[in-house]
Amino acid sequence: MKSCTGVILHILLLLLTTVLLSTSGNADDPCCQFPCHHRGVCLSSSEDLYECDCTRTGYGGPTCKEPEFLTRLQNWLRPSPEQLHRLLTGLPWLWDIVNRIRPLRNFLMHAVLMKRAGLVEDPPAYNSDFTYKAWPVVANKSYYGLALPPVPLNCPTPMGTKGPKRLPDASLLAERLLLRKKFIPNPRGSNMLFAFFAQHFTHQFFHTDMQRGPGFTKALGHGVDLNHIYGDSLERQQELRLLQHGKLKFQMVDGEEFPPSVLEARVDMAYPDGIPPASRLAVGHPLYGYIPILLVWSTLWLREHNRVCDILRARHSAWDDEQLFQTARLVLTAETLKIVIEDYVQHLSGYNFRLLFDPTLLFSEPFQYTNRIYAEFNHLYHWHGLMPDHLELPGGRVPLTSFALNTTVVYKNGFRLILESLISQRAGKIGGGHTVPQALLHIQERVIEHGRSLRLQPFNQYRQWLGLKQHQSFMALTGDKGLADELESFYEDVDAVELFVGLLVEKTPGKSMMFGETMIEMGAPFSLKGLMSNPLCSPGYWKPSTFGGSVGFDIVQTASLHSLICRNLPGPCPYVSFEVPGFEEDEEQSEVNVGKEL
Ligand code: ACD
Repeated sequence: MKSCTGVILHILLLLLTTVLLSTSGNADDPCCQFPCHHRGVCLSSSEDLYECDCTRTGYGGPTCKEPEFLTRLQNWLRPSPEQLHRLLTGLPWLWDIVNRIRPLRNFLMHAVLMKRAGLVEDPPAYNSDFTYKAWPVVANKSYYGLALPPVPLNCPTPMGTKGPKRLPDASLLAERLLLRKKFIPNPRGSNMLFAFFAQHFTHQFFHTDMQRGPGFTKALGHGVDLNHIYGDSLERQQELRLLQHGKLKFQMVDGEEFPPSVLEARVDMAYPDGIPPASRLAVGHPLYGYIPILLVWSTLWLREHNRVCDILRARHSAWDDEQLFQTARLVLTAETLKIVIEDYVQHLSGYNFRLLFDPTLLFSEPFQYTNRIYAEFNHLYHWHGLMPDHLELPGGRVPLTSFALNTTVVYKNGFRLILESLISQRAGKIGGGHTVPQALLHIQERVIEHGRSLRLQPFNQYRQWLGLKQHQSFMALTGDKGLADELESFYEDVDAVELFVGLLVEKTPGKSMMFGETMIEMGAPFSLKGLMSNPLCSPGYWKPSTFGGSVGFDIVQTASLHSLICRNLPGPCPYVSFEVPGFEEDEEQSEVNVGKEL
C-alpha cells in the first residue's frame, strides 16, 4: 500500500514537472510560425498568445491579411515584379524614345526611387541583440540593422516551425549547392573591372567587426563616405595626405602616379608575408593589400583626387590645403554616387531604361538623409561567383588560389595593360546555383554560419517582406530538378530554406540575368536608399558651392566610368565599360546560331 502511494505520488510529480516546463520559458513562442503577414509585427505574450500589429501596413485583421480598400485597388492595378522586370529589360525601341525625353525619364526615375527606398526602414527596427524596438537599435551605430526580427529562441526548429530540427552542415550545403562545377560566364557580359569595382566600393560600408560578431560593423558611416580611399580615422587620413594643395601622397613610377608605399605613408596595411615594405602600397582600406588588383581602383581614385585638387586650386588660389582636400573629397563622393547609379547599378540591372542620378528628384518628398547598413544587405552581397578560376594579366595567367599577388603587379606590367585585361576578361555568374569557385567556398560557408548565428528568418519570409509571392516548391524556387532535389534533401520544406542559400540557388529570370529575382528585389531598396540618402544629396548640400563652385559641380555632373578612367590614364582613351568588348554582338550571333540549330 505504501509503495503504491509512492508510485502515484511519483507520477503526479512527473506530470506537474511536465506542465510546469511546458508553461515555462521552454515553450514554443507563437511568433515561431511567423503568423503576421505584410510586414505586420508579431508580439507574443505567452506560449499561445500573440498579437499582430498591422499599423500602416495597408492590411488589417488578426494576422494582417485583409487588405484595406486602397491596398486592394493598388494590388489590382500594380504590375507584378516579373512583369515590370520584363518591361524594363525588353522593348529596346521604346526605351530608346523614353530615355531621350527628360521629363519622362525624371518621372520614371522618381517612381523607381520612391518604390525602392520606401521599403527600407530608417532607423532600423532591430539588430542582432534586440528583437524588439529598443533605444540601442536607434542609437548604437556599431550594429548593422536587421530588417526582420531574428527567429525567436524557443522554436521547434531553427527556422521557426518548418524544416529539420538541426540545420544541415554548412560546408556540405556549400559543396552540394554552391560549388562551381564549371565556370559559367556572366550572362550580362560583366567583366573583371566590374567585379573589382564591386569589391573595392562595397568594402567601405561592409566592414564587419569580426571580434564582436556578424551583427557588428566597423564602418560607422553606414554608407558612401569614401573611408576606403581616405581612411576610417583622422590619424590614417593625415598619414595618407600630402598636406599640400589638398592632395594625397603618391609616388611616381614610369611617369605615372600610384599610391605611396608604407614607408612614405605609415599606415597599417595587411599584406601577405614576404612582401617588402617598399612594395606595400598605402591606401585607405587596410585589407586591400591582400587583393592587390583592388589597388587598380585605389590608384584611379587617388589620381582623380589629385586631379580635382589641381582644378580646384586653379580656380580658388586663396584656398588652403584643408579646404582643397575637404572639397575634393566631396567631389569624389558625389562622383562615386553618380557612377554607381548610372554605370554600376545600370549594368547589373540589365534595364533598357537609363537610370538617372539626380538628387533634385526627391526634393519634393519627405526623404531622410541618413542611412543604416543592414546585416541582410551585407549578407546578400557575397558575390564570389563573379570571380573566374584564374585572372588573365599581362604578365600571364594567375590562378585564383595564388591571388595574394605581389603589389608590383599593379604597375609592373603597365597600368593601362592591366586595365585593358580587366576590361576584356569575363566575370562569372553569381546566382542560379553552382557558381562559386572552390578557392572561395569557405567564405560562403562562413556566410551561411553567420546567417545562423544572426538567426535570420527563412528566404520565403524575406520574400514576403519584399511583397513577393513565396515559392511554393523547391522546383519553383530553383527551376532545376537536380538543385530542387538536393535542396529538398537538406531542408525538407521550402519554407525552411535559409536566406543566403535561397539567394544563390534561385532561378535567374531571363537569359541575361546574373542572379535571381529576390537578389534584385532585396538589393535594390538597400542600394538606392543608401545612395540617395547620402548627405550630399540633401537640398542643403546639393548645390555648386558645396563642390567648389560650378567647376566642381561640373565634374560631379559629368562623372562616368568612362570619364573617370580616361581622365586619369595617360594616352588615348581605351574601350571602357563594365561589359566585355563585343558582348552584345556575340550574344546576337549566338542567338542566330541557336536559331539555326533549332
Ligand atoms: C531598380 C534598379 C535596379 C536594381 C538592380 C539590381 C540591384 C541588385 C543588387 C544591388 C546591389 C548593389 C547596388 C549598388 C550599390 C550599393 C550602394 C549602397 C550604398 C550604401 O530596379 O530599383
